[in-house]
Amino acid sequence: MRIYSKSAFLRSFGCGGRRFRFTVRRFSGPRLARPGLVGLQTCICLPGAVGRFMETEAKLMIKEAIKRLGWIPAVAVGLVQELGAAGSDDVQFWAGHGTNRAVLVIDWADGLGPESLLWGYRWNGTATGLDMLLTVVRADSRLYCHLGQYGWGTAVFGLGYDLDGDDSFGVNPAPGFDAEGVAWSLSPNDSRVAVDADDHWREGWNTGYWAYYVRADENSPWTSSMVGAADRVLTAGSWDGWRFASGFVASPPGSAVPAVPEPTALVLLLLGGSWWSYRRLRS
Ligand SMILES: [Ca+2]
Repeated sequence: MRIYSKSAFLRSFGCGGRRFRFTVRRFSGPRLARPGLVGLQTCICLPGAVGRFMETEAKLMIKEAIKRLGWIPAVAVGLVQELGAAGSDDVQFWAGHGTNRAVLVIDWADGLGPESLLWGYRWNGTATGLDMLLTVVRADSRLYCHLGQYGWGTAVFGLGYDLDGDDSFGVNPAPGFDAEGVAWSLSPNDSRVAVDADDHWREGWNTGYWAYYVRADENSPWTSSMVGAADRVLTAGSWDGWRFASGFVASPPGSAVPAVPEPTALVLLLLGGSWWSYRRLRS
């Protein structure tokens, strides 16, 4: 049985992986990569033997930091759950770039808490609900989707999430995820399940489906979308919500908690930001 892990796959590509897109600034010292189009995904790229040595040192620092700070995301999620439904100001994971912002909610309704998570999406120009879904899936290494392209539109067969954050995710039977966690086929399978019982995966075609809801802003009620995600044109401040409807009994997404970046990505971002600030102060 094959276990998929986007993070592990991407690590095998190092800094040359398609997933990592950088804005690289030149310093008098070694180069430091800054996060690019994929939001919180970041990495340190250093040339030559000195670079490899410093990268190793950085990884050791990160591992130690994760050991000491690993409880922070869980506490943050717990606080949000205590304080009530999260709004757009609570988004912790942003994908895409631009001045417009929208929110994506996915509610697996599977009894694994938190069932409902939210992400933010930024864009310029025109973007659809499908653009947001794909961009967020590609940006979040814990998020996966199985889609079908038909003549009448794009179907969302399955959505999954490495809920326990153990860097291991797979579904059985495998739909053929690419390196960014997206699978395309015309073979929906209602019996497809997550290999890791602690992870989210719901897929439906004959016994259930992913119901699609939209709203103009976080204070408006959810309404069932009259169009598919590929034809849904986003507006600034709008929300898209997906909730799995077992037995074709659909209801709007429940209160969501913010999805959080992987601890490794978070710590790397903090380290990158600290180094960036240090260099700016010295320059
Ligand atoms: Ca997992």
